[in-house]
Amino acid sequence: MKKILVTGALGQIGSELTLKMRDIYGAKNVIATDIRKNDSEVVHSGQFEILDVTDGEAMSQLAKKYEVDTIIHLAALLSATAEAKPLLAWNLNMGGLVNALEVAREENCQFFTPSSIGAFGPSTPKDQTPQDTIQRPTTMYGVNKVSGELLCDYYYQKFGVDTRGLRFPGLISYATPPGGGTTDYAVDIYYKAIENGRYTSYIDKGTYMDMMYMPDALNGIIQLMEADPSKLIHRNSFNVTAMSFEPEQIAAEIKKHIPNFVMDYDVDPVRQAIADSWPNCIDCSAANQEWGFKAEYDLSKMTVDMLAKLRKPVT
Ligand code: AKB
Repeated sequence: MKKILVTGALGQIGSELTLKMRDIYGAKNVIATDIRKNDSEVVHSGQFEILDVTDGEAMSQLAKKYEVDTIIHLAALLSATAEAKPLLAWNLNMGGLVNALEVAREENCQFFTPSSIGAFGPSTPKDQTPQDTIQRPTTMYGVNKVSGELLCDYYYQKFGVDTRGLRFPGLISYATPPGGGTTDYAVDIYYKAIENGRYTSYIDKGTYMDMMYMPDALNGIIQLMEADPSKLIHRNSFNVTAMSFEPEQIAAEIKKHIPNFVMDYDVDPVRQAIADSWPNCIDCSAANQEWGFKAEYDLSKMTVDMLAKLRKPVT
């Protein structure tokens, strides 16, 4: 039975992944940590500890206290926040990661951390972006993600730490809103469509980005962590995607369910520049071949589910 430590457990991925893993591996076997505490199910449904990931000693003590054998390291700043606060992003994203890898090395833990489509840059091929290709990102977030991929490779090659990772596209969820990402428009649009029947997009028409519905992202993490290591040619990190669309396409999909929905544009130059530096659509055949990744939700199936979940009255 696994014993898992999750950092950033109250963030966008952590809030749902922690609960899913508690269902699979048992509530007492998943220790959630975050820099703050709130009143959510993650805090109340199992063990919860305050942890600042830049404090390596505190992380090491928690890993020892709970005798963990797996670390899921999620604590990080997303792209737009990282661009606004680059030094904080470097210290938190890289400092947290190296601390978590060190604890994994010391305690002999399996290790997962997410990378992102942000690990690609303007000189990367934009369409069907290959698994192995040019990675010269022009954002602090991208620099962190490429460095993180290399650092995870290093810990695997040098110390034998069983590191694994996914390059996630924009993640869309009805449960926990993201904060500070470039792809967040594709989440906000559903909330605003239901609240006001209208959304002002900060990303311009014609800007394609890869996206994925959260259930596919959670399944991807669990499937990769369970995958037979002898089948893995790549480790850090696999391209994964479920769909690629531009703002007009998601608006058109929402209009099928909310016919009066109106989309306006007020483009934010900072987030637009980040989006323009990322691929239009990535190729995830390596993830499919090496461990069987396949997304279940496309744009229309996700839209039906998002709107239904967001319309459901809170009980
Ligand atoms: C962001 O927009 O920063 C993230 C990502 C694609 O990594 N959602």
